[in-house]
Amino acid sequence: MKIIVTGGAGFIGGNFVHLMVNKYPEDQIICLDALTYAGNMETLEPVMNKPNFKFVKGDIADRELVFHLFKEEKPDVIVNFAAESHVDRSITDPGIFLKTNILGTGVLLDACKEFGIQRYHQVSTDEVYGDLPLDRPDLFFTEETPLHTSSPYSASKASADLLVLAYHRTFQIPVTISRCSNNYGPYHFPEKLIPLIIANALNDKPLPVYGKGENVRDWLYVEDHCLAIDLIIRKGKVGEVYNIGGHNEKTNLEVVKTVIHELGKSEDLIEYVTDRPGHDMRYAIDPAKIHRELGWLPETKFEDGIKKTIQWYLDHKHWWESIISGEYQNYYEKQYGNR
Ligand code: NAD
Ligand code: TDX
Repeated sequence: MKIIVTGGAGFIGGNFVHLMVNKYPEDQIICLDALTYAGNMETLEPVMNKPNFKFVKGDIADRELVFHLFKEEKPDVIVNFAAESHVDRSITDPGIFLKTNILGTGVLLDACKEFGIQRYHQVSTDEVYGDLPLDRPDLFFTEETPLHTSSPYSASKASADLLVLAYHRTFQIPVTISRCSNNYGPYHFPEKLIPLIIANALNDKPLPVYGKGENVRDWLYVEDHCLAIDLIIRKGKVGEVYNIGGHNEKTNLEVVKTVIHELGKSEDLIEYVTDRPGHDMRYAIDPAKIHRELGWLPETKFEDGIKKTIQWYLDHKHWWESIISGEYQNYYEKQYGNR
C-alpha cells in the first residue's frame, strides 16, 4: 500500500509517520508537508533514512503540486493531518485557517476524484461539536451531535468535514473521518497547553492559565490516536465518522498542577491571565462506536502518559529549545506580553 500522510512533520502526523513506517515495512509512506512554523524536519529525523519513507515539501492547497504528486505516486490512501491547528492563532489571524483547512482539503479531494483513491481519511477534531456545559457531566459528544463551532479554527475544521462528506455522497470518494479529543505526547509544539507548561516550568517562567483554569479537556495520548486512525483506514466503514477519546477529562488547572508536581516546581508559578475569547468550556468524547465496531480502546492512562511525556521533553531539550529560541519569541510576546 502507498500512503500519503499530509502534515507528517507536525505533532500527530509525525507520530503517525513513525508508527506506520516501523509497523508496515512493506508499505510506502510519503509525507507531504509545507513546513510551516509548526512543521519540523527534526521530528522526521528517526525515519528519514528508512527505505519505505519519502518526504515531499509542499502545500496541500497548491493544486498543481498536489495533482503532480498524485499522478507520479498513484497513492492508495491519503491521511490528511495537514492543518493550521492552534485556536489562539485562528483568533488573531483566521485567513490561513480557511486556506489550508478548507481549500487545502478541497484540493486533496479533487485530486482523489481525478486520479482515484482507495481511501481518503480526514483527521478532524472534537471541537467541531462546540462545547458542553460544566454542570452536565452526563453529556458527551457522539457522532450524531450537531456541528456547532466556536472558533475560526473549529469552523474551518467543520467546513472541511462537510466537504469530505459531500465528496463522498456526490462523487463516491471512499472517505472516513475521525474526530479526536485533545492529544498530548512527544513532538507536541510548545504553543499548546501541556508542552508550553512543561517548557515554562523547566525555565521557571510563569505558567499562563486562561480565565480560572476550569475548562475541561479530554486528553488522549498521541499514540492511541495514531493506532485508532490506523484501524480506521484498514477496517473502518466508508462514509463513516468515528469519535476518538479515552474518558480522560481534566480541568486545565489539574493538568497544570500535575506537571508542576511531576517537575518538583512551585504552584506559585501559576499566573491567571485574560481568558481566550469564545473559550469552549468542556470537551468530552463518547468513543463507544469505534470500540464497538473496530475494537479500539486507549492503551495509555493519563497518569502514565503525562509522566512519559514529561520525560520525553526532559530527554529532548534540543527539539523544543531550538523552537522556543526562534520566531516563537515574537509569537509568545504577542500572545502573552500584555495579557
Ligand atoms: P500541528 O500544528 O502540530 O502540525 C500541522 C502540520 O501540518 C505541520 O507539520 C505543518 O507544517 C503542516 N501544514 C500546515 N499547513 C500546511 C499546508 N497548507 N500544506 C501542507 N502541510 C501543512 O498539528 P497537530 O496538532 O499535529 O494536528 C494535526 C491534525 O490533527 C490537524 O488536522 C488537527 O486539526 C487535528 N487534531 C489535533 C488535535 C490536537 O490535540 N493537537 C486533536 C484533534 C485533532
Ligand atoms: O497558555 C495557555 N493557557 C491555557 O490556559 C494555553 C496555550 C492554553 N490554555 C487552555 C486553553 C484550553 O482550554 O488550555 C486548554 C488547551 O489549550 P490548547 O492546548 O490550545 O488546546 P485546545 O484549544 O483545547 O485545542 C486542541 O485540541 C483540539 C488542539 O490545539 C486542536 O488542534 C485540537 O483540534
